[in-house]
Amino acid sequence: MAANKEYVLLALENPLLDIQAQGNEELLKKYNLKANDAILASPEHIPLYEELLNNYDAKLIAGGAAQNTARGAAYILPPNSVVYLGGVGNDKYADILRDAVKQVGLRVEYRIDPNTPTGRCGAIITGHNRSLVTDLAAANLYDIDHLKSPKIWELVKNAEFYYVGGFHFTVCPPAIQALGEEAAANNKTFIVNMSAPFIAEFFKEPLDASSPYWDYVICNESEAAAYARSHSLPVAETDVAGIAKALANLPKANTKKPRVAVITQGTQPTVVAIQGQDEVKEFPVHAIDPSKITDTNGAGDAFAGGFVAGLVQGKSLEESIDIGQWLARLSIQELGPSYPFPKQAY
Ligand code: 26A
Repeated sequence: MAANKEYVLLALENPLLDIQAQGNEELLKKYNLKANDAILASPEHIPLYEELLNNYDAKLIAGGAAQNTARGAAYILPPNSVVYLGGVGNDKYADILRDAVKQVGLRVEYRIDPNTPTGRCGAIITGHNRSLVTDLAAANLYDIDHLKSPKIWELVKNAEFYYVGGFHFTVCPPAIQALGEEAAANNKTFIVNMSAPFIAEFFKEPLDASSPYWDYVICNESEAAAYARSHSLPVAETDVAGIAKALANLPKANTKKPRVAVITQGTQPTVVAIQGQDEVKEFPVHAIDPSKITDTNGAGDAFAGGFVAGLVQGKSLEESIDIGQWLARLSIQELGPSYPFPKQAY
């Protein structure tokens, strides 16, 4: 069984340290931010990090979307199941990340740049919204040479599932293509998360180049709308089922298995379309009392972590979605993209 193999799941993206604080309208306005968004920092945003630390009692929490997903999958799967790749610096932020991944038994193989700091993400929480502002720094230096180095490529060859966070389309598309090609050529499973509206809008070219390899594509409703808009899909931006169908039915390199498109929409049902099937399925979310929500930073990443852990364990689509929703529910009760300890069992 795939689930018993060591490092069966390999994930790739941008390791970041989250600088997270409760914010307010004024702070969002000062930095020209939407309450619920994820963007790359421009020079005007750089003072935000110090401001969060000095004036808003910010906490340092392990982040990076796919690293959160990989930690989530590792939280569920047996030891030595998940390995994660990305670029960091040689600094105390990277040490915090290493501590967090150790806690769940996630193996990381970072590309370390001695001259560039570890990337950081300002996470401003207002109510149930989160605004994420990322300064990629060393995460932006990930390169294909690291992926193709003998030790890392050996891990790639060994893995059966690949998970790529869409934020990596801004960093190293050739690495994403290499994983997609490896999956398609060997009938492995390649999963992409669209990650943010700006990826579908401004990184359309590398996103589309990878789409033939997608066995699973995961996004939320605002990413789905951005995709529909930037690709001029013949469906309304609000037609989540129509967009899911369009995604599922894009041309596919490996025709041995149909593509599955999964669209989450917060507390609204998760929508799933399967290539070649007319029916679009809906899976209700098991809502929790809003008073139990600490923050929603990382909820989507946790969903993906649970979902992918289910796939790795050979569970059905239905059960994998349920595991995803279960893990998201646990994570939104923690501070930032974190999971509860002692460990809970599904
Ligand atoms: C390239 N960008 C913008 C990013 C990110 C990111 N992870 C990778 N690349 N912007 C925000 N995040 C992460 O998303 C998580 C919540 O879903 C944050 O670090 C946060 O942990």
